[in-house]
Amino acid sequence: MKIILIVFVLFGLLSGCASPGIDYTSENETDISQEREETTPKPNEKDSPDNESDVDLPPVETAPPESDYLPAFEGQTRIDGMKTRVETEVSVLTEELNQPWGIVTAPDGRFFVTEKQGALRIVSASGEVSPPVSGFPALQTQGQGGLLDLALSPDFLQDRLIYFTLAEQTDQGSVTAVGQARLAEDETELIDFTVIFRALPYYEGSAHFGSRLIFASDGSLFVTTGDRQSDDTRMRAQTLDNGYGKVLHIDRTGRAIDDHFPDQADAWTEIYSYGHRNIQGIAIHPETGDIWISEMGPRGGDELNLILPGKNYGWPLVSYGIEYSGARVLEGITQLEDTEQPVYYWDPVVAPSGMVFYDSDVIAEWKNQLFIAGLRGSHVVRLMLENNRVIGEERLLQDMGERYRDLSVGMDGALYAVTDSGKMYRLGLKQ
Ligand SMILES: [Ca+2]
Repeated sequence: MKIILIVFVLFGLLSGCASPGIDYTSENETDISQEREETTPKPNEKDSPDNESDVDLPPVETAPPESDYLPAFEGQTRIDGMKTRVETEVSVLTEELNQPWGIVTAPDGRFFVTEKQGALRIVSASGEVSPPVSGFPALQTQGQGGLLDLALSPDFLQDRLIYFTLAEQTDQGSVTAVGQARLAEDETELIDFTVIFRALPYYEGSAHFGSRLIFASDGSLFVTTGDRQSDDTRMRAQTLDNGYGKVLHIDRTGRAIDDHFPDQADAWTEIYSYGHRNIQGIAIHPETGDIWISEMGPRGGDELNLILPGKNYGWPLVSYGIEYSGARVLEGITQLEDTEQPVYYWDPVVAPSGMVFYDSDVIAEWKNQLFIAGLRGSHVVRLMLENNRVIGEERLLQDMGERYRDLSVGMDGALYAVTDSGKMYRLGLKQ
């Protein structure tokens, strides 16, 4: 690690400040032309099938970092690389999706997929795609807005209820909202779409809506938002009287579960954690129940965070990234009392979007590991966790030139990934 730190400093000195005027916004929806690096040979890679160690490879990131910031602890960035040992194969299930944003596996083995422009699609296990299912309210579909994530009711086979997050357009501005609707028996439409929660205030803007949502095992919902990007709005991530830059915890009617800020009269009781920039990934560990999120950082500051109730995750006061202009973010500090450090960060950014814990037994070495869809990084991140630290990183599906938006584990134990280009990849055991 000492060597890595020295390299950080050297790169910092050599590369200096970033070139101004270039939009490096990691989640920039229009930036589809990712430059891809040549795969460099890994000199320490061992071919022996008897190799017991998964994590003795060089870090997967070889590009220079954007800043000269140093990690707060060893292993917080550029951890050892690792490689899946079992033989896998990749196939494309369908190419017929239109800007898919969220994907979940239904109890019957099919996949339910949201499309950004405002449609639900149902994809069979063999890749047949349903016609678009409509029934959504007015959406703000510019930029990063649109129909975002979805989660099926825990009782979906009985109640047919689906929960969504969306960038809702109103005459007062747009807002990240959570809604509920019932899928018609013939699956052609959504009935009685009802907004159950809005991450107010309204704002005219088309970026940093978040958003993901997921059911916890007790039937409550965790919802993620963003800071709405502008200099005028992002400081709201630090205040508790609004829905920007938060993880929210609500029941199925949109009401708060607990009050994590009982001493602050103006604090929203729906807020679970705060100080987030733009969260497009959330997953709950299958065994511990811990809540993990991926967070889009500024240039060089993408984060993986373990979410604890009532905690402040620092944005925009604290960040490992710099502004896309090359300037420091506010004071340019990476540690601050009473704020939580990211468990891991990426510099340069991967633009982490949807993520999932692998909860199948089919690929045993992946069990309970975390997979994150990378937009700008143009790969799927696989992370091995131990004691709430990252101990190994692998890049999957990295030679496709795709921007990966969301992931789900199928009933067959394969990993499924949807891309901004409209594809759905399957990565599974080699047959
Ligand atoms: Ca943070």
